[in-house]
Order: sequence, then C-alpha cells, then structure tokens
Amino acid sequence: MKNNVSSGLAAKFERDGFVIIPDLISAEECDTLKTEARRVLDTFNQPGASVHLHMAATSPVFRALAEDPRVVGALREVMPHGVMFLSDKIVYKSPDKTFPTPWHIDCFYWRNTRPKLSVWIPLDDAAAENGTLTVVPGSHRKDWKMVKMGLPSGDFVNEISDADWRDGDIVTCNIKRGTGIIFSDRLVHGSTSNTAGKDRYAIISTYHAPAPDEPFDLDFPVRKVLVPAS
Ligand SMILES: O=C(O)CCC(=O)C(=O)O
Repeated sequence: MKNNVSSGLAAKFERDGFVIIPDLISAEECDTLKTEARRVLDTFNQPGASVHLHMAATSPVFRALAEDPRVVGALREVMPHGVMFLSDKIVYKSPDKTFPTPWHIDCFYWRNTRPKLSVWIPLDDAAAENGTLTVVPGSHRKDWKMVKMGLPSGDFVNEISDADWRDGDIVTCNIKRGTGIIFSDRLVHGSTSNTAGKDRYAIISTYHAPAPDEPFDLDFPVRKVLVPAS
C-alpha cells in the first residue's frame, strides 16, 4: 500500500516537533485494530483504566503495526540514526471516559533516558468534540516544568506547570482515522475531552535510535531494532 510520506518531513519535524501523515493505514485496518484493542482490553485491562500498555507484547496484530513498513518508512524520514521499537499503548475515550489528557511532554515519564518519539494513530475519526490530540508547535525546543496531577483513573500523572502558550498557538488535530502523528517526546501535547458521546481509540507506539539497552528499556519485552544504526 502507498505511504503518503512527503519530502521535507525531517525539516518539518525539526521545526514543529511533530508531523501529520494522512492515510498511514486504511479505515479497514483501523476497524480490525479497534476490534483487537477491545478484545485485549476486555481480557486484561484494569477496570476504570483508559490506558493499556504492551499491546504489541500481547497481540500479533499490534506487533505487526509497530513494525509495519509504512510506519517504519515514515519514521526513517525523521530518524536518521535508525529505528528501534520500544513500546506501545492504547489510550481510549468513550461516552463514559471523557477525560482530556493534561498538557505534558512524554519525557516526563522517562527522565534521564535517551530521546524518543511516538506515533499516535487514532482508530476513530478524531476531532475536538471526541478528544483528539492537541499540540503546541515548536514547544519541543523549550524546557518545561512538571507538577504531579493525574486523572481520576490514575492515568497521566504528570502535567506542565509553567504553560506560557496562548490559545492561538495550539493545533487541534482534526484528522481521519488511520492518520499518523509523529511527535517528539519533548513536544507539549494533550487532548480535548470527549463530549461527543463517541469512541476515540488511539494506538501510540514509541521508538528511539538503536543503542544498547538502558535499564528503563528492560520493561519492554518486544523492543526490536527495525532499521539498524547507519
Ligand atoms: O491519546 C491521548 O489522549 C493522548 C495520549 C498522550 O498524550 C500520550 O500518550 O502521551
């Protein structure tokens, strides 16, 4: 299947801290992944939780997505030193899980480890009303302070305490399911609340440049080099 990776992706990623790739996977694949996500969540998830880790370790369908040539092809554009898969997770909102994800940067969750980036793919069409991703372009170039907050579900416990952007700086990603958003672990992002009474499932897969394991990596059993360091 064709991969809609455009030239200039690396420069955009460097400038904005994220890039949006339309039609990274098809609507039919999103249906299959959502059905599989539901199966895994029904089998393993903690009641009340809206985040489920280790999808690729549990499900061959998600493992194939983590290693999919279209995903890896897009990552190659912005990762000149090779690509290693680390981990993934489902984050879902539904009519009874409406939470907005607080503003944060992902490296709050893996301090003092090597830089990483993630690919966020919604499995439902995603817009402001049903909890899409929000990002602050260019925010990856600044250092941010963190405060412990967290959602009632216990998810997303870190929040930025020194926000200084204006509403006009925020990009609210109004995107079709199957779109990929690749973003730096230093990019300020969050998501809107789901007031639409509809599902919003997303799979988020995290990668870094290949290198010997750090202690942090050992929690992720299906980490794998996909493009060797050049
Ligand atoms: O899907 C969401 O609501 C946001 C997920 C997110 O911010 C993250 O996993 O870092």
